[in-house]
Amino acid sequence: MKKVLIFALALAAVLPATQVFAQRAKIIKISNGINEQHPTYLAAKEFERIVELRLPGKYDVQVYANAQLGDDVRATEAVRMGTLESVATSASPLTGLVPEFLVFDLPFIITSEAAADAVYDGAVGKKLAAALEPKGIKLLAYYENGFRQLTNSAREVKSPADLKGLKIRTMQNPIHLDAFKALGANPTPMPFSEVFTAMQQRTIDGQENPVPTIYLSKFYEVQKFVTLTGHVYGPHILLINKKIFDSFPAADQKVIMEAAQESAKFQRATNRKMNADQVAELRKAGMTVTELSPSQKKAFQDACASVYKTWEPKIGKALVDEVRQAVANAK
Ligand code: TK8
Repeated sequence: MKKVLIFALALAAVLPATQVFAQRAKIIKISNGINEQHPTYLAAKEFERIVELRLPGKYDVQVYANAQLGDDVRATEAVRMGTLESVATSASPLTGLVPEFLVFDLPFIITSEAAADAVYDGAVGKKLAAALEPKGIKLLAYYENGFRQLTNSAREVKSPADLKGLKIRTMQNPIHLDAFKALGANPTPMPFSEVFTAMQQRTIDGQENPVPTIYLSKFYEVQKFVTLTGHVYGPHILLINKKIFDSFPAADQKVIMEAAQESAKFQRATNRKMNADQVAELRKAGMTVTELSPSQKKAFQDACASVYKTWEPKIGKALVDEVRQAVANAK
């Protein structure tokens, strides 16, 4: 009798624990296109750490780098379908899905880090996040990619004339295509995961990406010249399938959103530090880094005027003006 009682008590003590274990953690896989050194990957890992700390045993966040789960377009499509939970992607290749995001691709529209913060964290950022929801996607946070800079293996580029005829990889985005055509280059869209090899094999002369990506992806091994054009300030957005997100308990959703916001703060700070520090690293690695004077930069801006003519009416002048206003206020 005594033995039975002890057994019953022991069972009662163990049961709740086994029940918790039986309820398996929900897996959230996050796809990312760059490598494990990039701030976007590091921030996704930070998101993983915070979620697993604050919701112990309930979620198993797994971050995948190097487009292992697909490049931006394919991984985002998988998130839309619900065959993948989450992706940290550039917004530019998604504008076929959500055209409003084209506003970030207008050349030289965002002029500083503070302006980027104002746009991402203000009314525009909210509007674009809302535009994703009917597509079955929830935006968790705005990370950033940052100012995009031009690299190539052929010659120093100080003016649009120097770009003439150079084969430049762009993201799969119609404004980037038009802009590089307007600048006189020969743009070739392709997924990021193919860019290094394409430069190595000289099927393209160059590409454009922010300094941390150029440095951390070792593009200096296959590119000699970088021009600090800063032609586009791109966001990296952290997305999750909406149905999956909506299936989580409300209290968990709140924690997950907070974790995403905190990881975004970390991401932007890390990215900005690397962006500032790694120009020197590019020089050390043997690249010729060309800084443009205001008038040289203006030549690039002026060459892109036709892009605004075509795209501003398509995006909608109201939204473009809203971005301009946020940028002006942030200065
Ligand atoms: C990585 C891309 C990358 C982007 C590009 O998945 O494609 O050039 O700048 O950051 O999102």
